[in-house]
Amino acid sequence: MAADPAAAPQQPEDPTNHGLRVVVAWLILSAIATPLVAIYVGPLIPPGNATVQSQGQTFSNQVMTTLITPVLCLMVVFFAYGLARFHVRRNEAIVDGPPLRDDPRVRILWIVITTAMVLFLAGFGTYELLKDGAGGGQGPNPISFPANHKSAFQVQVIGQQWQFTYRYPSLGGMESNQLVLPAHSVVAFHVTSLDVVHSFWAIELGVKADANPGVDNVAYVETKNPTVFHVRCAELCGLWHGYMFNNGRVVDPPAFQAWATKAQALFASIKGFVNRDQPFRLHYLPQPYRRAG
Ligand SMILES: [Cu+2]
Repeated sequence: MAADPAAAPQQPEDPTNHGLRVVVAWLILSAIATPLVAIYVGPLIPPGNATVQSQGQTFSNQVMTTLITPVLCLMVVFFAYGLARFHVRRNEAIVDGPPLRDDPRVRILWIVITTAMVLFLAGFGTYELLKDGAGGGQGPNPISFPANHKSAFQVQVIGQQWQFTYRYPSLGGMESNQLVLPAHSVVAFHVTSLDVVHSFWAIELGVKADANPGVDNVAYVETKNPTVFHVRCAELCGLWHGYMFNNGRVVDPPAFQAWATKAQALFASIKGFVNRDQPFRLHYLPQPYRRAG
């Protein structure tokens, strides 16, 4: 039989200011946790600083992680306080508190704070995204570039089931299964695919660009010091998708030249076969500056 709500026992008036307690605990926890997160978690946040773009992404991730720490603290304090203060002990009757109706202060504060946070993050994210070209594939006509993009070193990234091939137009169209890049250079990746949709994800470089058949998807990065990075396909592309990975290298310019000379010699015997393939050249010859002029 359902209980009559009117007859339900009411809790006696509680003089404790629970809201104030939660706010004070939240402020104290946030003041401790936020700098700790910034100092100790911040440096561990990917993708690292192998390129100017990945450094920018790391900074954005650090800012957002630091900003959400007080939000997380509020949730933790709110739940912890509620569980500790308002739980019903064994053999205790469950009594309901007084009903909560509208509180304009809470409503206005909630709208103002959440709106400010969302708008700030949208503005910050958009600015950071456009600042250095961001390393994401921007299609055939990118709208944002890193400085010196016109002299960018071009590399075509050709996805196929289930490997990436790297084509170097400035080295006579030489192709390699190794991705080697000169240090301290602006690089333009022209990402495409021979068959299904893949995704070129050069993790530590801060690049993730879709590889679509017939599309020249351009992504810029500016390399820094020599390093090793990982490349993975980030789009489920068939049975051996998980096998589709490489290690790439950023090397000093003399080491790059030495590698290029050696790779070109290896490539010489098949060069004729590769260049003979007309549809390949029509689809995959980069035309990166159509829009920029
Ligand atoms: Cu793939």
